[in-house]
Amino acid sequence: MSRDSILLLGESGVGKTHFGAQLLRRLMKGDGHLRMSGQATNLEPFESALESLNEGKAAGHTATSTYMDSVWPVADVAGHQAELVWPDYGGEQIKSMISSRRVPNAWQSRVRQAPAWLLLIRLQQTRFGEDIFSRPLGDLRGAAIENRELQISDQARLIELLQMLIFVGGAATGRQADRPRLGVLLTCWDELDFDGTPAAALEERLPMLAAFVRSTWYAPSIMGLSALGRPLSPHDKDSDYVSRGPEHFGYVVKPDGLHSSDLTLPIQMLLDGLR
Ligand SMILES: Nc1nc2c(ncn2[C@@H]2O[C@H](COP(=O)(O)OP(=O)(O)OP(=O)(O)O)[C@@H](O)[C@H]2O)c(=O)[nH]1
Ligand SMILES: [Mg+2]
Repeated sequence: MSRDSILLLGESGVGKTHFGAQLLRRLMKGDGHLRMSGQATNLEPFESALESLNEGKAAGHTATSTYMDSVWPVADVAGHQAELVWPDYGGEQIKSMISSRRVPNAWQSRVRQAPAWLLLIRLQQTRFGEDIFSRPLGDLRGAAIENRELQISDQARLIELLQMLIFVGGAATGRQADRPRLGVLLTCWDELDFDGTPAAALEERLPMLAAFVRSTWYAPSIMGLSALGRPLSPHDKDSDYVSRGPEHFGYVVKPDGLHSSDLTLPIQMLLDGLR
């Protein structure tokens, strides 16, 4: 059995914990492409999220310093086995790596050991940079200059992160084929109100990042995800959720733009690429 750890990369609030909880439930139910094929360990990070979802409520934020790997033995419909190492952590750890330009030792070994990276981006949470990448120069002329706070744009930050990790992983000078597989998952798709494909959404909202990903990876998989299917509140319960069960909510948007209720697809695609 191969130990396929997937390095899940996502800043705070992108939906790592809710996706983990929903994915775990689907793997246990076993009606998707991937199913749990043995005893999963270290489920604590997801337990309270699972409970909240059962009550039709959203779960809380993960403490900044938390880092925990859950180990999930999975099998696909063809019988291929893999051991998925699925982390949960406070997303500020990612932010501080970018701002301090330092990758702590623990993260360095995670980066080196993972044959596949899954980058979670919540487009609604990224600021639209007003620059020549998003607007023609003519429009920018006369734009307010009093608000001159120097801040690197969100897409530049994400590119910075990927470049740092490629460097730390030792694949900076190697061939594209030596790099880890990359999956990009556009989370909270339900709040986007976008009709096209996930790749088109990335292209439209974060064109510079999209160009970087396209030129750095041979075949990145770009998908959309709504782990919850709809917004939930941490305080008021959604009774529809409770009566139908959280496993009936949530979907992924495949590269061709079609929806599927199989939340294991993004993982299946990454694992397939490793074989
Ligand atoms: N609308 C919608 N909201 C979602 C979805 N998934 C998560 N959320 C909301 O997004 C917020 C953040 O989700 P989390 O899973 O806690 O995010 P995280 O990446 O674990 O964040 P940290 O623990 O801070 O690193 C929560 O308020 C969720 O309710 C979704 O599919 N759709
Ligand atoms: Mg979390």
